Amino acid sequence: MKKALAAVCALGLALSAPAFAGEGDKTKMVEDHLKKMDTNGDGMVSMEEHRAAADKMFMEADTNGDKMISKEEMIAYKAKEKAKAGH
Ligand SMILES: [Ca+2]
Ligand SMILES: [Ca+2]
Repeated sequence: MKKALAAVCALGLALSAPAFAGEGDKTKMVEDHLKKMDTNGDGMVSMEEHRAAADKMFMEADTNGDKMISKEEMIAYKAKEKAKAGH
């Protein structure tokens, strides 16, 4: 469980991590990420679920589909995530 949560945090940071969010927001953010990744709804993120979420994130960021994320694509992705989060 602890391990799964650490993975969630890592992906959360990799995604967009609002730098100015308070502690409460951070907890909520982790919960949101967990909910997003927990596709079978058992309250935990399995390795498969985490991998699927990471793959999805990669594909979303790789806008030209060359299986590589350039600095520009990463910046665009982060901006998109930030806009989605409403910050
Ligand atoms: Ca699960
Ligand atoms: Ca690319």
